[in-house]
Amino acid sequence: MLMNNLKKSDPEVYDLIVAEGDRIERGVELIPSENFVSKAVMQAMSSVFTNKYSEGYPGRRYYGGQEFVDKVERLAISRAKELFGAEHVNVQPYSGSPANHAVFFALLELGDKFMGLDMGCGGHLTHGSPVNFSGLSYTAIPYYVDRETEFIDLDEVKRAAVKERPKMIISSLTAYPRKLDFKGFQEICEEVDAYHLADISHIAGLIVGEAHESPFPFTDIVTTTTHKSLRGPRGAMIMCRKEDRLHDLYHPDTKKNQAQLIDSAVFPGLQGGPHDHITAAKAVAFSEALRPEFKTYAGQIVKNAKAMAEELMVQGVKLVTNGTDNHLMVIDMRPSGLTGKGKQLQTAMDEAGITLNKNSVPFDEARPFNPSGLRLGTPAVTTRGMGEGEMRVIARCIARVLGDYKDKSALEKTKQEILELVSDFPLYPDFAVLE
Ligand code: DSN
Repeated sequence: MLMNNLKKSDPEVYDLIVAEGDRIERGVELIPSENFVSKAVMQAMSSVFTNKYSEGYPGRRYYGGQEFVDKVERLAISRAKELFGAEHVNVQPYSGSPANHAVFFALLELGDKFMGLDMGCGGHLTHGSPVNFSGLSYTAIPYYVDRETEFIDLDEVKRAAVKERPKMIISSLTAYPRKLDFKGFQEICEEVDAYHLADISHIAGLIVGEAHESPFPFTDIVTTTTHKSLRGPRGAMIMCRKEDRLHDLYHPDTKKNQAQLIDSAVFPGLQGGPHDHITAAKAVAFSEALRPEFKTYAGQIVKNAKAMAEELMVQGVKLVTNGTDNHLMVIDMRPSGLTGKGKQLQTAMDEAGITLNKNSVPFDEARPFNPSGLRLGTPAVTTRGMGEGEMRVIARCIARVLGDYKDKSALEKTKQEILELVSDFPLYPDFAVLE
């Protein structure tokens, strides 16, 4: 990775990279959307493919010199198809939000109604937030979790869908700690003539590792980022069935099928040249995820999350839905008298070597910038090789910080405990001298 070269040519940036490496080595990374990629993935990302322009698709480009770009993109596509059992794959989206934007752009008209999980209940910005393109340019009808159980209630989703007749329903989660019933969502979509978009960004790795039900092959369109539990480079992809189930109803004037509509929306609709170095790294990550050990990894993510959730609850911490079935959990701090203290607690956790993020809880009375919850998850610490025993230690540290967040000496003590814990799990031991 030519780090020695960087050290000489730009010591300032080099030092920042080393400092970031040191930060992740010395703490526990619990942001559920983050992970640590392999050196092979990093090497592909920092390869000569970063220099290329290649607007278009394999075999149909607008610039010369595409022999190897075409091969690497075809490789990424065929590995993704094998990994998920997808019929059509577009690996060009720059990241999750552009991928979702492309689906809206391909299948909906501006102003069309769609349904997505409310952000406070665990949905994503692009699933209808009023400050995002999805909520600004389209008519978002949010669905919510049940106030008592905090689970998604598909009967309620169906009731709203029958009343509102949306053109698309998104099944997804960003901060929802339970499984998604993709079949149930698809049935509702078929009943009301809506497209079903499953955004599996958070759980793609669990799906590949058979630790969560797959939305394939029945779901109309599936988007995912590649850098979360799937443990690939920062980027995204769109997978879909080739034929448009609702073509005659919504797109009678075009001969393009669903796959073609989506490809055109990505390029030339919304994007220019794909990031070919990232495409190469996606191919590497997909090949890693096809290996049998990835299944063990995915299973361990969920076991670790369950162990952490159990211990947190033993320590008296309230979790949204009282537990987890996936890779993440959300701490509801309201019963501990910490309503609207998410920012302070996130900072205190940082000081103790625990990285997580403040998050709204369902029906939070506090504002999103300083909400009443904390979101945490296990993909990154599982990559690091930690198991259930370590999760219980971390859970006890978290519970202690929740109680003592204003006490600097207590935070320092916890930091030392975390340091001791992570010293047995080196992540990138030779980070500064990667060649
Ligand atoms: N920011 C991501 C997450 O943390 O879940 C979603 O885009």
